Amino acid sequence: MRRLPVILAAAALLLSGCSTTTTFDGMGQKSDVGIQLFQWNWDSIAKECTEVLGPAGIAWVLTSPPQEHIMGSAWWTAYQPVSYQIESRLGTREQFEAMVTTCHEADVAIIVDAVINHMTGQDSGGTGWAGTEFGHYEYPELYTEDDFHHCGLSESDDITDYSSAENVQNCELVNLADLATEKPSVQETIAAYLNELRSIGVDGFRIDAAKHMPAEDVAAIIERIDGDPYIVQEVIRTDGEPIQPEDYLDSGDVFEFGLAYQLVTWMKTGSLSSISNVDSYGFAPSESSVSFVENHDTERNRETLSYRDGAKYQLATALLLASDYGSPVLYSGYSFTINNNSLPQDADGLVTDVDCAPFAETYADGEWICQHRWPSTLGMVGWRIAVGSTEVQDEWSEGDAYAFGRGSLGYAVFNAADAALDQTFTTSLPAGDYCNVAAEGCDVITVEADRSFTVQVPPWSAVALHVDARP
Ligand code: ARE
Ligand code: CA
Repeated sequence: MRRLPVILAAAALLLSGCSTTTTFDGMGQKSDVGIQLFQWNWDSIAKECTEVLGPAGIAWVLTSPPQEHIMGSAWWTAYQPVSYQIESRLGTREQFEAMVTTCHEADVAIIVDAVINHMTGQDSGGTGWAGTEFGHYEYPELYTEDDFHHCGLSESDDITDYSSAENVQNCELVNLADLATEKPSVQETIAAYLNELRSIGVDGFRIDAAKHMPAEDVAAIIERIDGDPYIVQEVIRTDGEPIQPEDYLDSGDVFEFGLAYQLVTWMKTGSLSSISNVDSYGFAPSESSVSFVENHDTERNRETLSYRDGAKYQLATALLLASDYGSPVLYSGYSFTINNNSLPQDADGLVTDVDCAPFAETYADGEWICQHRWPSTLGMVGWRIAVGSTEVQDEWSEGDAYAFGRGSLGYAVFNAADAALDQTFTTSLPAGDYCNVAAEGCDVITVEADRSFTVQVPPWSAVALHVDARP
């Protein structure tokens, strides 16, 4: 398993004159920033790699699951595998292959959402997207009855008790046929699927529902994968549960849900400076942690901020990108009012091409938000690239506002208040004119000879300067 390396500081670059660290085979990534393109089809991801993600320096895309799935209009059909053919409503295998090639040409790696804890939750079976006929515990050429758990711990065999590891790992997550991942033959079948994706050029995997598989089973599967793929595991942190993200660090990185939840609190209470004490919150170690503001589950269960929070969401994203904790993954999806709203699709159920909606206060159902393109977010990706791994310094905080620099390469101010903030900041930036990269265009801000600058920061927004964005 490969970890995202600490990106070289721009200062080190200047001194050594060498290029950036290579994160993924054959690609020169500029940052450690990823993006989950939720339910984007393969053609749309390819286009975004070329037009936006590569030029912005975003290192990797997390795709939705690519394997054959059950029929139906809901987005979550993708999380019920019927076979491991790369044929889905997001596109054909050919389109998937073309996407991998195009993204690689743009220096963007492809991380695939791997649904390997279970197959479908269909009691009476059915026919999958690519025509495969299946039963709840029968999947042609892959699995039969014996390859599944029947936990016998609840009447339905469903998970009923998150305080019991046995219940969580051997029972069914919402009726999804639970694979006997301890069986070497099952591990081999899963690994064959992942290796098929590797042979197409896939660079890594999100391990869906990792909590529902013992850490040693996940490790045994990952050991069977060819080469050195990047691994990030979904183990939702919930206090008091026996299974925690730290249990999985031998296999790769983990998503840090704890930080996403804290961002909600900090935005509410205005205590943004708490992020400087992130080490005291009991999160996964920074180098193993993938940090985020929201994912597709949390934007639906409303446990985190989302596009609906507008400026607050943008501010949290800016803070996350500026922080030296973890490797951030951005999120981009479509608008909906109820969780089960089906995704934008044509009459055949194929997900339609992404057409980004203009930034607005509210969105109609099924509009592609493209929140990653909002100016402050792309600007802060550039800020993160410019500051590299330089230390946090020149911290300032007052009321609902917080500001800090990263070495002498960047400085950012975050204002989580309903009122504008008028303030002079002491920085380590070289004197001169800078663009505010947290806003559209180039609002010029002048750093004086004493390295200070004075600015008015509007309510719920950021101001950010870095040495690579000067008028
Ligand atoms: C759907 C229907 C169900 C139906 C089932 C089978 O909604 O009613 O029984 O199909 O037909 C997604 C959707 C589900 C959907 C499923 C399959 O969210 O609604 O079920 O696809 O189509 C737990 C897990 C965590 C999981 C979350 C959602 O630990 O792994 O629940 N997240 C991943 C994905 C999901 C996906 C799946 C797993 C399944 O990101 O999108 O489900 O592949 C505490 C615990 C958490 C727990 C949480 C919620 O906080 O600590 O661990 O998360 O409660 O229960
Ligand atoms: Ca399981």
